[in-house]
Amino acid sequence: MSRSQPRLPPHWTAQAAALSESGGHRHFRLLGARGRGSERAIELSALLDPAFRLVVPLKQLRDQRHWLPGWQQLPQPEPETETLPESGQGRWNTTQRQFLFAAMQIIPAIDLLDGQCVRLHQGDYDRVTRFSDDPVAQALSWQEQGAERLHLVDLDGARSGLPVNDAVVRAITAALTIPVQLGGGVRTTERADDLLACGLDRVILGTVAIEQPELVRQLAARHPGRIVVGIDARNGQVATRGWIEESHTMATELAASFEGSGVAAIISTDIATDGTLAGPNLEALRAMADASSLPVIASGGVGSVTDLLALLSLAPLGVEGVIVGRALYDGSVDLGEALQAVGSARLQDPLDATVC
Ligand code: AMZ
Repeated sequence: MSRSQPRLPPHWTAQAAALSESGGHRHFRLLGARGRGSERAIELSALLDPAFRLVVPLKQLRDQRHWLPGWQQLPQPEPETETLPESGQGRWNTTQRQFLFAAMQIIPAIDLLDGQCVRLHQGDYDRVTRFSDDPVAQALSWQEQGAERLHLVDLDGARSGLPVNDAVVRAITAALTIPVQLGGGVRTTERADDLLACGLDRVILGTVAIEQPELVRQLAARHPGRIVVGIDARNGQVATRGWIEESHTMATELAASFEGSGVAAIISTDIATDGTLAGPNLEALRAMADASSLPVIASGGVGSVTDLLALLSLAPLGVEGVIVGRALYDGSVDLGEALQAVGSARLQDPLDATVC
């Protein structure tokens, strides 16, 4: 920390390395007060998980130089140090470092129908909201706002099994520098090969994961780290072909069956919450994360930054990313703020740092 700046109070755990990673930003939320008089303490939280809670004496909160609700620019720290002299916490151990860097990748979604950016409500093709007729500009805008990956769905392809929006998919892939993944209508080896050869980073297989699981395994062996299984579930059971057909296979069973296959990740979509902004189905996601050791990417229902913070509590279980669609289009979630709240630049406070 620069000497000209006010020193942080000792009960705060402003880890130098984390602050430098986050450009000096951290996020606090006031939780509640406890204690009496000068001992009275206010709880601040960086997220909903109590493992990351901080407790700061009230008198220190009166100094507004040190804290404000919401995003706060703190003085840039000096280069990383292994010790925490102000808090007396000593050296960080491996566990604390893991906590420190727990984060979630936010993946903006562009769903394509007839060449336009749309969102469906609960996957229903009769409940379409059109957001943009320039998908390339939309994709570039997410990239400029800091997205590290883009999720594309060819909704026509998912319903018909045929590549319908390829011209737009190729134009987006050519225009962006970040990795792009695509799902919807990828049903053959040739199609997956073609897409991966023309610049897509990953392809997502949904319907074939149920109908031809062996094909998924073969593709995962052929393209290590580039095949993702999309599991879209209604009441825990897998739906396919644009979510028009239902199976009796449990989403968790399907996820478990790809353990060790070389599949890069499972995208777990909860159909009931998709496109509703009602909040993700945390129980379903927890079950998916428990079902296999494959990384899980959450999809469906994100409607606020608070939803993202709630999801972050599943990060230690293996939920490593989240796809956000409607909330970004309608402004319920600001991508920049979301990236700071749960992205790789976020700051967290390990439980061990709590001081009462
Ligand atoms: O919204 C829908 N009705 C929908 C949708 N978003 N139907 C399918 N999909 C997505 C899946 C997955 O990413 O979430 O299409 C992909 C699966 O396509 P396929 O053709 O492999 O089943």
